[in-house]
Parts: sequence; C-alpha cells; structure tokens
Amino acid sequence: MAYFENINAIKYEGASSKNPFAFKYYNPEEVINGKTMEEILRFGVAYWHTFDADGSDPFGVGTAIRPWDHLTGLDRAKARVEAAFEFFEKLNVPFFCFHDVDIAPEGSTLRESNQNQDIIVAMIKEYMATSKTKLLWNTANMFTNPRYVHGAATSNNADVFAYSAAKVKKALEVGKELGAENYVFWGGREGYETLLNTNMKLEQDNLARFFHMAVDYAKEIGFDAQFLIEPKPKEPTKHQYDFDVATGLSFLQKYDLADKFKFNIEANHATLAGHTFEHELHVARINNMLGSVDANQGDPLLGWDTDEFPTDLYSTTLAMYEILKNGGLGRGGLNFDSKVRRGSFDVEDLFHAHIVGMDGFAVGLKVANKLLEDRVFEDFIDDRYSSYNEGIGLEIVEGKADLRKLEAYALELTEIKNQSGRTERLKAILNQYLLETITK
Ligand code: XUL
Ligand code: CO
Repeated sequence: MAYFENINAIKYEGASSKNPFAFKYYNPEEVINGKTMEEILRFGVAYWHTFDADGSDPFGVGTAIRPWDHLTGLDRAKARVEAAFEFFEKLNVPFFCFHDVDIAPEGSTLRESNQNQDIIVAMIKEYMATSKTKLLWNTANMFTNPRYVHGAATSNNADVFAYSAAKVKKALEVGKELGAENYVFWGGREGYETLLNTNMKLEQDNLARFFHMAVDYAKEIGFDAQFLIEPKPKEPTKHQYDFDVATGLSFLQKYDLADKFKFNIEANHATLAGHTFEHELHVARINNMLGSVDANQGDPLLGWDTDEFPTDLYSTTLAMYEILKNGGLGRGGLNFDSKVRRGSFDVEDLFHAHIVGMDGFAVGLKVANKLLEDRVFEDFIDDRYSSYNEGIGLEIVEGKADLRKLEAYALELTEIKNQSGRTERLKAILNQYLLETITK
C-alpha cells in the first residue's frame, strides 16, 4: 500500500524549477571536491518527528491525522515502517534515526516492550535489505515514561537506573542488529529542578558509570558504533548536565570517557545554551569531537526548542563551513531533528519540510566550499594572528617565554598597534559569496 500516493520520487530540477516536489539546490550526484553531495551531507530522517508526531503541544491536541492513524499498537507500528521506507525512497535519503519507543509501542512490562521491538526490528531489517537507507543512529527514550520523572541514569532511584540500563542494553543490541553507524545519548531528564533535593555529585558519578557500562557492553557484543552525547542546556529539566559541548567535554575528560565519545550537535540546543550553531560545531571540531549533527533551527522570538526545519542560509553555510573544515562528518550525518509546524498538518508538508532543509544545506555546502577554496576567512585569520609567527609571539607559542622575559620585552615597547578586526567587511564578503552561489 502507498501512503504518499500523490507524491512521486523527489528529483533535482535546479534553481529555476517551480515544482514544489523537486530539489532546487540539492543534487545528490553533484561532485564537490571529489565527493558527491549525498556522501558529504549524509541526510537522515528523524522517525519520531516524521512518523509519530501529530502536532500536539502543551496547549492543544494533535492536528495531523496520518494515513496510519486509524490503526493502533503493533499494527500502527508496522504501517509506520511501511510508510517510512516509502518516504525514504521517495526523498532519496541515505539515513534515518529513531528512539526505541518511536518504532514499537511500549508494553506493560519491559519483557513485552522488548518483544514488540523484536517484531518491528525484524521488519525494519527486512526493508533495509532492499533499501539504500541505513541507520545513522538509534537511542533509547528515557524521558517520556513517568518512571523517568527524576531522571534515568541520574535518578535518585536505583531501580530506575537499572531499568534504564536494561533499555540501553536492548538498544545497543538493536543498533548492532540494524548496523547503526552511531549510538546517541541525549540526557532528556539527566539534570535537576532544584539543588534542594539533589545530590549532584552522585548523579554525575552515576551517569559516568552508566556510560562506561554502555561502552563495555557494546564492545562485548561487537557493536562498533560511534558513541555520541547530544548536549542541551535545559528543557525538559531546568538544568541539564550535558549543557553544551564545553561542559560535556569536561565531563567526559573527568570520567575517562573522552576517547569513547563524540558529540551530536543540535542547532536549536546550541542557541538554547546561548551559543550559535557554528560555535558548538567549532568547539567540537577543534577538540576532535565532532561526530554528528541534529539539523534544525530555533526561533529567536521564542525561548524553547522549536525544532524548526532549517531554512536560515547563513546558519547552514556557517555550519557547513565547520563540517568541511572538520574533513566531513565521518560516520555522522545531518539528521533532521525537525518538525513541521502545527499548522502544517498534511503529509505533503513532510516532503516540503525535508526538501527545504536539504536544499538549505546544499546551498550552505556550496557557499562554504567556495569560501574555503578561496581561503577568504582563513587567510584573514592567518594574517590576524601573524604576530605569533615570529619574534616574541613565536617564543610564546613555542614555550620559550616566561613572565620575566615578557616583562623585559614589554618595558622596551614604545607603542602597541592593533589592527581592525574588519567584522563588517567580512560579513559583506559572506553575503557576496552567498548571493553569488544562489544566483549562479
Ligand atoms: C530533544 C532531542 C532528542 C534527541 C534524541 O531535544 O533533540 O530528540 O535528538 O533523543
Ligand atoms: Co536532537
């Protein structure tokens, strides 16, 4: 059965196309610097937003009625798998991502939940055998069910810690079964509401114990996925432990986990932390910790995680700049952790949303590649720091200077001259490259 029967395969038609169901900039086969766009961008569809979400928000029920919504339980889960692979094929995406509860309903016991998963995982595996779409990552949802009210691995309740460990064990087995490239931990409720009832030290020690157990078990069963932490500063908890990349990195280093993990960076989480998307990518990159990306965007007028499809070309360009400078995403990808607006309730909107997101990153890729080819910002930055290439600067970076030596040098300085940072000029160049690429 076809769930999206009015929609044909989405093809690249170029920037002049008026076809709403065509890519204008994303040409999967176009080669950029020796690799195809498809290979560089590694797009993924988020199962939860695309096949499970109904547009409900804290103020109202869902607005979207999907073609599988007349079914319930395992029947609906199976219909979703059928719809998902039709969607992946029509959109021609290489990857998808899911939480355990996205693909199969929870049973009344852990055993029953695992059995439900086994049924759906077997079905997904069968579909994957003839599909090009692979699993970018999977994860365990340890935030929706009321048992996680006080956290999962950071719960005050050891039974919840144990239950969460069992969920991750199963999720790792599922990841191995389906050949996942990565395994994600987003600490949905791993944080606190008030210090008045919180033993932060124990909670963080336990979180580290939990991660070590996961790493050990993956090794034991031969699941060689890249482990990823997805930082987010708040929501649903007031303060989440994996606040941002810098905080996450210091946690990983403290607990001897830094060589086992990288980061899955989400744009809207970056902005919630008071950073730009590119800041988080940059911090991860310079520390060799950039693993994968949850592509979306927030709304500057709203202070929460709106998970909008990415349409801001500055943001996609600066993100792709970091990704290219990183030498690509390796085993990671660009997963659309993005949802259609509540008012966009038709299945067609699911296609429009992914098309605009994929086109947005394709533009970003082209602009970033040109900027790097021309070494626009790189040469400027090299020049800006050239005082460290010779003289006293070279002595500083080579570790040959101490305070006494620097004082002697400074006492002889008659004048200190600084150069303009040229922020506005550089932004003008960025505009020029963007417009030239789009209109070419
Ligand atoms: C929540 C979020 C999650 C993670 C996976 O803000 O981003 O969907 O990506 O658990
Ligand atoms: Co995410």
